[in-house]
Amino acid sequence: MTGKTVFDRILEGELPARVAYEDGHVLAFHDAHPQAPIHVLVIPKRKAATFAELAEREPEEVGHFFRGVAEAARSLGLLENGYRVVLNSGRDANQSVAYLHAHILAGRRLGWPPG
Ligand code: DGP
Repeated sequence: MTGKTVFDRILEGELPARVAYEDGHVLAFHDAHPQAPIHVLVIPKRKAATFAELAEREPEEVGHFFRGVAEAARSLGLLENGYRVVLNSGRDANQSVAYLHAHILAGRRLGWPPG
């Protein structure tokens, strides 16, 4: 595992973040550089650096992460108008923080294909 990332520090309370949702498995907080009116990041409390690393774990753990993403979206009131979930994994996808995170983007019509 690589060193501490900013998301480790947010999870540990060393760095401030605007928390949107939390349960036993995930922490969701507002992105510092929002790309949509609502832009929230969801991280698993048990660290995985990449999506591939999480996907190698027990299906139950993988499921808890995705359920946490869905619950975060629900608690943000996004079910009616919808939202996008993005997982940037690796260099070509511009993953910039080596701590797996799902982006929840919402609050406007989102373009497709993404950039
Ligand atoms: P990605 O490119 O998928 O690795 O996205 C990383 C996101 O993390 C990016 O949208 C900006 C956000 N981010 C980076 N540092 C911080 C931070 O310290 N606090 C918060 N809330 N978000 C951050």
